Amino acid sequence: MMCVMKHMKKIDHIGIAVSNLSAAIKTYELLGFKIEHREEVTDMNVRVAFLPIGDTRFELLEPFSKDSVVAKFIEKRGEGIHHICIEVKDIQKALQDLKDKNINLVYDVPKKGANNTLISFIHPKSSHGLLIELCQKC
Ligand code: CMX
Repeated sequence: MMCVMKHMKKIDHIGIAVSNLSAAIKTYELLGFKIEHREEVTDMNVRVAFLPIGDTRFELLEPFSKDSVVAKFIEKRGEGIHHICIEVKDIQKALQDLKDKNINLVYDVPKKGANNTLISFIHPKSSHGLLIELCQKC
């Protein structure tokens, strides 16, 4: 993984699937978190809220369509950790390095993500059950 590691900057956020964003926000505020930013990511059929913690964040994700992969995830596994997102310097190069290693990507071409980012994912079957998101700040 030497080439791919070269592109990695830090853990940008940990994604947590929730069935009701407002209820989840209330819970996390009780725990002491503050909401930094809320957004609807139409490409992914989710509403999200970011809660900073040190240099990283939790991302609460609520599906707003039954077709959303997050809705499917909650139906199958219940609420909880959905993915971990790693910020990379250059997502095109990172994806190319992964493809060269025959790693199964969800999107070969990055999509628009929350917070003005370009994103793609390593399929959990290629990473021992963990859905890894890669993001590049635009
Ligand atoms: N973490 C770990 N495993 C997961 C998973 C997740 N988040 N989501 C699905 N899986 C598992 C499934 O349970 C299934 O396991 P089994 O075969 O053991 O039952 C396996 O992955 C394969 O599932 P699949 O039928 O190929 O695909 P799914 O329809 O379940 O979708 C995936 C899986 C990764 C392709 C889909 O979740 C996806 O496209 N993810 C990328 C987009 C995304 O997650 N968007 C939401 C976040 C957006 C944001 O952060 O803004």
